[in-house]
Amino acid sequence: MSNESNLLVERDGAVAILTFNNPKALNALTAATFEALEATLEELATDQSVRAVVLTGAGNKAFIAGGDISVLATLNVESARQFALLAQQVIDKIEAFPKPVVAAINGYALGGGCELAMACDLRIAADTARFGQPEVKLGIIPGFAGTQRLARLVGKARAKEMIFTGEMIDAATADRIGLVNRVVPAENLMKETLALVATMTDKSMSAITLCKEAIDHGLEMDFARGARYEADLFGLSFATPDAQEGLAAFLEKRLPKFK
Ligand code: DAK
Repeated sequence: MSNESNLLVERDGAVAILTFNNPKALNALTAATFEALEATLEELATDQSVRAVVLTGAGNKAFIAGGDISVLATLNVESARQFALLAQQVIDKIEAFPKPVVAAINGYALGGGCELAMACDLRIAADTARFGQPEVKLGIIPGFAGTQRLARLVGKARAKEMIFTGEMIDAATADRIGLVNRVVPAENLMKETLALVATMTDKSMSAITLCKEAIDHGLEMDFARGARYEADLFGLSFATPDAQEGLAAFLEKRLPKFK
């Protein structure tokens, strides 16, 4: 499936692969891309045959080189605010998506592209990938919660260095500071990403959804509340058919068959 907003949607078994597809402009993001991404995520969230989503960029040069600067240049205070609200709403949907979302970063992940990748659960980088928040070079600031997510992922000082300088870092540095989960040879990016995702899609999806909630929401609480929240979700997991199946399968010395 393809549409005018430059988002390709493909399936590889239980995995939906969404490709930002405007390689001539290094897959720069427009409002239309966000609208298509939002509609696609809503559809995939309730599609029980989909157990994970992979986001990537078309071509071998860029994941996403940021918001489309030709569009940014036309914004005024009100339209910038509207665009920011739309984008943040969609990026929040990535984070709240009830199944794993993995970014396969095949090149530049800059500005809004880096911010979008940071909302994913995991980031796998090609060894050719480069990351940056270059907004200060344009006289603006990150607008898709990059100041918040980057600081939470890599710490305040490293986030400030990247954001204040606007300079790019390479994949090895991104790996060292914890911005990505792992770096793989560019030619193996999709193969290795799908292999990693396959080690999640054969597990209990209801359990993974609860784990995601516990981590993402719990980390925004103080430790005691986060631990209490985990206990509540732990209790809830016992209401799922997957818990009955998983526990019984272990005791019966067989592999579980999760629905
Ligand atoms: N937007 C539009 N076109 C872009 C683009 C972008 N972000 N990045 C690259 N392109 C286009 C180039 O203009 C060029 O087009 P043609 O000249 O061929 O027509 C084509 O892609 C290839 O790029 P280059 O020729 O520049 O390729 P190079 O290999 O020489 O350089 C580069 C690659 C990634 C270093 C360079 O293209 C670059 O610096 N790109 C811009 C990176 C950047 O500054 N990104 C924007 C960050 S700011 C918000 C709205 C949006 C945002 C936030 C908030 N609100 C409303 C609140 C987002 C902001 C950002 O993302």
